[in-house]
Parts: sequence; structure tokens; C-alpha cells
Amino acid sequence: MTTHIATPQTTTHTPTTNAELNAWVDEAAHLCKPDRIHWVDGSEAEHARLLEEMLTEGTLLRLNGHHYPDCFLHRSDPSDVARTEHLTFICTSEKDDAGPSNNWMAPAEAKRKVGALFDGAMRGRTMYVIPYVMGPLGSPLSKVGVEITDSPYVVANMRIMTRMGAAALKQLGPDGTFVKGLHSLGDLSPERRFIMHFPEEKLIWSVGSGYGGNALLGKKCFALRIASVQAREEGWLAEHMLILGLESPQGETTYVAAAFPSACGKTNLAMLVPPASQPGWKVWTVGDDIAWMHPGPDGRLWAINPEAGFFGVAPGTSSKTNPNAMATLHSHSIFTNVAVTPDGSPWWEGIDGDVPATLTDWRGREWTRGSSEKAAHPNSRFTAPARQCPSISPHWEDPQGVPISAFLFGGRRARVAPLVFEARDWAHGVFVATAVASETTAAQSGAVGVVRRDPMAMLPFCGYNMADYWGHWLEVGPKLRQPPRIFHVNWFRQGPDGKFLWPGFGENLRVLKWVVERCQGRGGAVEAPIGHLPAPGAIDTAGLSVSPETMKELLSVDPADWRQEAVALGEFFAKFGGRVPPELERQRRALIDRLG
Ligand code: TSX
Ligand code: MN
Repeated sequence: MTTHIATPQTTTHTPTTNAELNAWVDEAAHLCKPDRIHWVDGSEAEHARLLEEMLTEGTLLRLNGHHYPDCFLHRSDPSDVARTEHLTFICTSEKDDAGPSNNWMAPAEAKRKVGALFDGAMRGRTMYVIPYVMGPLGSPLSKVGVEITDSPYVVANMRIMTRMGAAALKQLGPDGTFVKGLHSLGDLSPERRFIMHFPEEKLIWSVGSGYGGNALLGKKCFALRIASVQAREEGWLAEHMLILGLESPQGETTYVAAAFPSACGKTNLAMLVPPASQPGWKVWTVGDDIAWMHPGPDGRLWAINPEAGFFGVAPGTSSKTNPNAMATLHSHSIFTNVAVTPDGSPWWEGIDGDVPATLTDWRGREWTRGSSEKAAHPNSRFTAPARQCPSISPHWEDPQGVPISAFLFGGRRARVAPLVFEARDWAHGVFVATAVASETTAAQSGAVGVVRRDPMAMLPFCGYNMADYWGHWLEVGPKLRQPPRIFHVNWFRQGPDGKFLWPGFGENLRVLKWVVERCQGRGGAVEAPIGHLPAPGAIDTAGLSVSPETMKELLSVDPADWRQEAVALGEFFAKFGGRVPPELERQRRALIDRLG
């Protein structure tokens, strides 16, 4: 029998005089009972020490240092490979404040139930305290968060995805407020996994998962679910949007923010490379996932990217689909659940080159070409610093943000939705955004081709009742002297033969050009029951093998399809009971009337 000698609690002395933070760290330590507390400072020396520890433990594996310098692989538990929406809760005092699209638990019950899982969860482990800033350092639009975690993998990812450590404590100051996030790996059992949000006290509790969106609390939990609540309270917008700048050959840059559900290629659009047929045009990347947008003194809407890195889906990423992402992830990046080639390079389905004869798959097992199983997990990821992106905007860290001229909303629709149309005005645009829907792909679980409604691409990410969220959207527009114009796009329309009608990818620049022309009061449009469609010839198709007949098909609107769409939307609205703003129901009826 071995005698158990308790490890003395060695506590690195607190580096802050922020009393609220010190009290909360004490409280968390009392609950989780770690062996050690480590205040993360974000230094190189600290990073090197953490890497060493993770390499020794096998939490990280070093990848080929010649082809992928300072890149590492992490394999998560096979039962912990994606966000778990059914285990994600909004804990408001009133159930109706969470709304029918969120799971709800009463705050007291959540604290009791999940508190029990945190009790002693960090015994034998180190508790890391990560102060971090969402948004550019020093920006008045940025916000501070602190994540307490027992996962060094989380620390390494937060180092890429946020501005963390001493700089964040400096921004917090002695009296600053912050969003609290407590995270523990727990035992990684899905039965004891909970991702809890307490919007009324700006608190997140996540236990039982080490995976991205469940564990990197700055991203979906803070920057979307909690921030959406703060945005409504404070009069701004926290959205699931990429931000790009489109520079014309004349050197004028127009900023566009775009919301798409997953599997629509948001990261690819954010990093679009214009085709050779479009000389002088350039796309600048500001962000690929989240936009925080505030009305500015000039009456325009100004956007920052709260993140400092990309947490992108690896499969399908190649120098054909996204050369800028490939260049970004070639160094100082963490790969999660990808496969590995015999020379130690990361590999996934769709990456450049021939499929190697043998690989190590995402679970660390031998894999041979022709296997029926995927070598990389379909939701495998890269975590890469945004500053390494060749198309990163020179303004991506501007403290005041960039002015947004247009919003794009879109989904993956084989039929019904045309390539692009513009909403009549703000209120109509908000209605169009609530109607966003996407067809499921093989990358998701469940049946393929089923239409899922995903208003504003925010269904899994809105921290309060979505009907109230739509009301907030309706209120923001009229407060702007120059509100962004609102567009709906669909890169995924198919012909009767099931073939994609639009080439997509870099050629989407042609659609962006029309969007910019509309923002400048140019760009031909024709009236349709659903909004303004590009006039024949208004989308530049020069040098493209898309015939005028195909363009006509891409821009066609079938009244019967849209009547059905309006009915489906009415059924969706009905789930929100009396809380849906009357304006949206008015818009829906007006659409039905126009369809005749
Ligand atoms: O990301 C995509 N975008 C946006 C790019 C800026 N994808 C990838 C799927 C989502 C992860 C697309 N897939 C896009 C698109 O615009 N369009 C399509 C559909 C498509 C797929 C393959 C072809 C064409 C269209 N290939 C050929 O025609 C050869
Ligand atoms: Mn996202």
C-alpha cells in the first residue's frame, strides 16, 4: 500500500489587484481543488514550458518541423469531437428569456447540478487562469474575459485565438469587469458534460469536454452567446459573421459582413482569391467567424473581429479551395483530429496532392488507402494565427473597426434561393435574415438534404430568446444614418441534373462586385416578389463558362416554392409564440401577397 502524500497547494502569487477577479479565482479554486494555480502571462518562456509538458504527457505531438514549423497535433477523446448543442444551456431566471431554440435550466439548479461536477474536478491537476481580450488591444469595442481551465491544450489554443496574458490583465485594470468562464475536462464523459451560460451574471460553466467550441470559452460561449446579450443591453450587434474588405482596381475598399450556417464556406469567402479574370480586385480578410458591430458617431456601423486566430474546419481546405488558409496554417498552428502522413505532416480529405498509401488516422490508428473510413475526422480543425494570413487586412486590428456597407446572409440551398437578391430596406432585410435556411450535408450528423432553419446563422449561438433578438435587429437599423444594405446569396443552387449551376469560390467575386455597385447606387436591378434581383447582364460573366440561360436559372424565382417557404417560415415563427415582432409577420404576409 502506498501512503498518499497530499501535494501542497502551490499558488503562483496573483498578478492583479482586481478584487473581483481575485475573489472569483479563490472561489473557483475552493470548488475545483487543484494542486496548483498558474496565472497565464502569455510569455514565450511560459509557452515553451507548457509545450514541453504537453509533449511529455502526449497531449500534443510535434508535426514535421521542416514542412510545418512549430505545428502540433492534438487527438481529442473520440467521444468529444464536436460542439454538443443538446448539452448546451442558457440559464436565465425566466425560461421564456432563453426561448424555444435554446435548452434552458434554472440558474440555481444548474449551479447545483454542474457545481457537483466541478467539486474536486481539478485534484491532481493545475488550474490555469487565462486573462484574455476579445478584440484588438486598446480598442473601446473590445471586452475582457477570464477563463479558468485545467486543460493546457485550451491555454495553447487561447494563445492563438485571443490576446491573452499580461496584456489582458493590463487592459482589465484594478476595477474592470470581465466575463467569467470556468472550464474543466472533468472525466470527458458525455453523461457528465454541460456547457452552461448564465447571461444575467455574464458567466460560463463548461465541464466534460476538451473540444473547441465547448472549451475555448472566448469563442462561441462568450463572443456570441454572452456577447449577444451584452449587445442587446448596450445597443450593438454580436454576430456569427465573417468580415471582408473588397478593394476595387481604383483602390476603394468596401467592407462586407456575411452570415452563413456551417458547411457553407465562410472561411473560404473571407479569404477569397479573385480569379485572373478580375485584375485589380483584392479581398482583405478582417475575420472569418464573428463580428462585433457598433453604431459609430458618423451613423455607420463599425465592425471588429473579436478573435485573433482561425479555428477552421480542415477537411476540404486546399490550395484550390483556400490558398490563404493553407499559407496561414503552415506554422505556429495546432491541428486537432487530423490524420498524419508518414513524414509527420498533417493530412485531411481534400488536401492537395495524391492520397498517401498509408496514414495514421485521427485516432492514431494505421490507415491504408481505400479504407472506407475517413482518415481525418470530418470536424477536424486547425487553430492558426490570423496575422499569418496573406490576405489579412491592414485594418484588421484598427481599434475603431471597419465600416460595414453590406450584410450578406446565405445558406446552402439546391433549389428555391437565387444566386443573389437584395432586400428592399432594413426591416425587409431583417425578415430575409430570419428566413435563412440550409440543407444538411454529409459533414453533419443526421439525414442529408434536410432543410434546417438557421436565422442569421445564429440559432445555436443566440444567448437569449431569438424573437427578442429579431426585435433588437429591427431596432438597430433605424438608429443608423447609413445602415448596411442587406443581401441574400446562395452559391449552391443546382440544376435538375444535380450539378452546381454556379462555379463558386473565387468567382463569387462577381457577386460581391454587384453588391458593391448596389452600395454605390449603381448596379442594375429588377423588382421581384422577394426583393431586388440583378438585372440581366448586371452580374459580370465575362470569361466565365456560365451561359445566359444558366444565369437566368440561377436568378429565377418560383412563386410556388416561395409560397411554401413563407408557410414554413410561419410555422417556424409560431414556435416563438407571441414574442415574434409584428413587423416580421407583416413582412411575411407582404411576401405572400406579392407572390400572388
Ligand atoms: O466554400 C465554398 N464556397 C465559397 C467560397 C468562397 N464551397 C465549399 C463548400 C463549403 C465548405 C463551395 N462549394 C462553393 C463556394 O462558393 N460552391 C460550392 C459548390 C461547388 C463545388 C464544386 C464545384 C463547383 C461548385 N466544382 C466545379 O465546378 C469544378
Ligand atoms: Mn462559426
